[in-house]
Amino acid sequence: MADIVLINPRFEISFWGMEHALPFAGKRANLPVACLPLLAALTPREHTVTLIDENVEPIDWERCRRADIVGITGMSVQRFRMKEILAELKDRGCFCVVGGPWVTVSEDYFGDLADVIFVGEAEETWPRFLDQWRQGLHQVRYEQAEKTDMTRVPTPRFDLLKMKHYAFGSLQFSRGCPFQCEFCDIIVTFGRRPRIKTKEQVIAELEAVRKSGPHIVFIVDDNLIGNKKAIKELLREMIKWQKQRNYPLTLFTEASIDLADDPELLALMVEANFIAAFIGIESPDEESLRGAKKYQNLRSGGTLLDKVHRIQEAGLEVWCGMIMGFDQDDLGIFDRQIQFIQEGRIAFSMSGMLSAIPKTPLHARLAADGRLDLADTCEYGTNVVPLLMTREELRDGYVRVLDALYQPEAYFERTDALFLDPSFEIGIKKLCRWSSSPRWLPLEIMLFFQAVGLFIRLMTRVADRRLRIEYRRRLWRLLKVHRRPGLVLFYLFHMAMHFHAHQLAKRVASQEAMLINSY
Ligand code: B12
Ligand code: SF4
Repeated sequence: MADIVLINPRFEISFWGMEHALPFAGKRANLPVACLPLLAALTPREHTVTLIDENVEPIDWERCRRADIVGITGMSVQRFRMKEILAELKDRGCFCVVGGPWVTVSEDYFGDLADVIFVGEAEETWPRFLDQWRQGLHQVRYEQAEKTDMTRVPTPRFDLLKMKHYAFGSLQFSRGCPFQCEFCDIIVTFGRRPRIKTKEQVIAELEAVRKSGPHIVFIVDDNLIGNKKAIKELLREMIKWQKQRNYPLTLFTEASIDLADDPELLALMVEANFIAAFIGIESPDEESLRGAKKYQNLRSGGTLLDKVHRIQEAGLEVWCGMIMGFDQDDLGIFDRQIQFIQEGRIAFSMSGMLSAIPKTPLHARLAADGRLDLADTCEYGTNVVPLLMTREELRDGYVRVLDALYQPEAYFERTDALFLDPSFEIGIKKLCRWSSSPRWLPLEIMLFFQAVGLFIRLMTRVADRRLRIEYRRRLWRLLKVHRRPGLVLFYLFHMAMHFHAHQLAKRVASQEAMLINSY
């Protein structure tokens, strides 16, 4: 039997890290990384597992020293901290194994600090490794020959997480995405054939996550709608589950823009109480999208803006990922990006410079062209050397876009264009008027108190007086149109997120820290 500790290292500050917004909600982290409770569930019962998420608690080094195996996960932004942790663990003589998105694409990165690495999915390799470790026969590198059969993935051990510290829960229904964006490592790691859990698994996970506490859950799929037919069937089951329990969970996820072309799918998502979808729009320029092989964003059925508006009108807020620095991007791209996001009424845009993730087709092409910066910490914030502008121009343009997007006037102009529309509603509330149904009352009363609490914290903790005045003014305008407590709370969450993005943009502009890129 092995005593195992699994660690998720502290994140560097990033857009979705929400670091400057979370304290307003009394939370320490956005959501737990999905792999830790899953690896715990994949661990045979004879072993013991302890999960440590450094984003919510300090690492207990003495506890790690006593463990037989310490496992570490992490993505690109965590790689420096992963190295530090591994070095500390090695000093204490720990046996260290590493898996997750970063080591998957950068296998040699940790060198001798890692005794064993896991490349890609680990549903089969993790139990196999434990078995071989017990016999003293383990290898130094594991990679599954076949992709994981998602219909056999167990329910994650949410009970091992300190859920009260997280703003949201996380669940995964499928892996893989059918598209072929040149910069994407997701399809390199998880493949282009979407693999989906069964409805029984999904319902069991919904139950398990509900019991663990959170009311808002992020479905962390690469692209929830990669297999539309299958996901529609799942959504129907989820709707039944939600209805029977009076909608205990509010959901958001990641999806591709072709969601806008399928009214039935949109309606099912809204009825299942999805309130927002993060969409990789990347660029308003067709040439850049074509160059990046993001063909799904070029399909007929209206302009990208039409599609964004259609999704919003159905009852989902659109959040987006945008990229600057494609080979087709000239110096006009920065203003076109700002204009698109404003016209799209998209509050949250994770705008970043194009980055070439190892193992992607983009990385191979740029390496062949001699257009890759090979430094680990790139002076210009990205390893890509752009084609139609200098590296300084790309960096300065990116900083300018971030600054422009998160100036209070611009941010609230686009947020209010959506929220002040009297017909704007999200999720199940789009389909069912809240005031006419007493079954929503207890929930809305709770949300009312949460909204009051959040507003008080914003007013007492935001140091900048001009921001506080702006927030008050904006809230007042909203209340003239919408008074449902849940929607007001959602708007206040946008204020907290504005504060986060505004702080982040300021840090990037002042270069007080390493230039932070979103990718
Ligand atoms: C959901 C998601 C998010 C969510 C939740 C993140 C979180 N904190 O968990 C949000 C939207 C918040 C997010 C944010 C970011 N994300 Co993100 N995210 C994802 C996504 C779509 C799914 C991740 C997931 O939960 N998968 C499900 C779990 C079960 O899979 P898994 O972690 O890969 O684990 C499996 C294996 O890898 C393995 N494994 C993993 N760890 C370990 C450890 C050991 C010891 C072992 C044995 C095995 C093992 O076992 C698991 C089972 O097979 C991935 C894409 C992807 N599919 O990987 C991007 C991805 C991980 N994100 C990425 C990035 C860059 C970010 C941001 C930095 C973007 C930004 N600038 O804001 C931020 C980080 C902010 C933060 N503080 O969280 C990149 C990372 C690139 C890389 N290769 O390192 C990815 C790959 C997407 C991409 N290409 O852009 N993200
Ligand atoms: S749509 Fe998203 S997940 Fe799919 S290939 Fe493109 S970037 Fe990757």
